[in-house]
Amino acid sequence: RMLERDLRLALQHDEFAVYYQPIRDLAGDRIVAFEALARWNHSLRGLIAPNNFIPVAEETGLIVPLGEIVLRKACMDAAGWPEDIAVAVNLSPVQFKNPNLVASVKAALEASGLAADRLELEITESVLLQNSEATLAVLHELRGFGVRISLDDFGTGYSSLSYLRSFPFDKIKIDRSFVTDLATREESMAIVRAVTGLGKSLGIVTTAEGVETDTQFDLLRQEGCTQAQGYLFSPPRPAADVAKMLYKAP
Ligand code: G
Ligand code: G
Ligand code: MN
Ligand code: NA
Repeated sequence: RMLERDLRLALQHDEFAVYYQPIRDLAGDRIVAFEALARWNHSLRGLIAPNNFIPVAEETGLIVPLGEIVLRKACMDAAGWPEDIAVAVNLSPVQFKNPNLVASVKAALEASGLAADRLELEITESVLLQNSEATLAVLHELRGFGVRISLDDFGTGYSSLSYLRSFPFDKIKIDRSFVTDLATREESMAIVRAVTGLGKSLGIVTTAEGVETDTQFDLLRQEGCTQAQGYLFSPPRPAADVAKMLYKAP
């Protein structure tokens, strides 16, 4: 397939960049982490968003080398940031089928010198749907050397609640779809309230995604959500802009 061949060439030619979106702590009112998001810097088509290539990368298995590139770049970049700033990297379910996943995470940490507790790995519950015994073993192994594990896109799948019982996640990321209509739909407000409450009871950090308005931000703070991320603060931006994001007036 055309796109598959393009992806292979792009990997060879190092056409993938990592963009970073800040994650703010609501109580401390400061940036505490950045989420790493892949971008394809195509020679002819310009910057391509992940929705246009991650699915093909997953179907073809190319997400394994691509994921490793993102992980390595993210750890390298984060190693140059202040020590209290973490980096969050998305992991595809396909990467969990790779027996070298744990070794490649360790290698990325060692090559960069980044402390393991500054790396957060984001997984969706679809990761836990497949071969969950083996997956849980991998998650425990990663956690064992200090890496943090986040449950991404929370609330959009089939049985999120049971996953909270199967693994002690460090963080729940409340899906953007609940944040979008937070101010206008009582159901979304009730769901966000329930998830932040659940996080508090379980001692798990909650991060709201897709925060775009001051009203959403105020409601999230009022509900005691721990962190927030979204266009209100910043879109994902290149690594070279991280210092600007950290030090600009709030
Ligand atoms: O950056 P953007 O908002 O367009 O990302 C769209 C989707 O692509 C999100 O669901 C995000 O999790 C996913 N994505 C972005 N970068 C990566 C990556 O490096 N690895 C994986 N597996 N998914 C990614
Ligand atoms: O699935 P994941 O949470 O990893 O996806 C993050 C995606 O959400 C990225 O593609 C990012 O560009 C996008 N995103 C980040 N903040 C906002 C926002 O405030 N609004 C919208 N619509 N998308 C956002
Ligand atoms: Mn994510
Ligand atoms: Na998400």
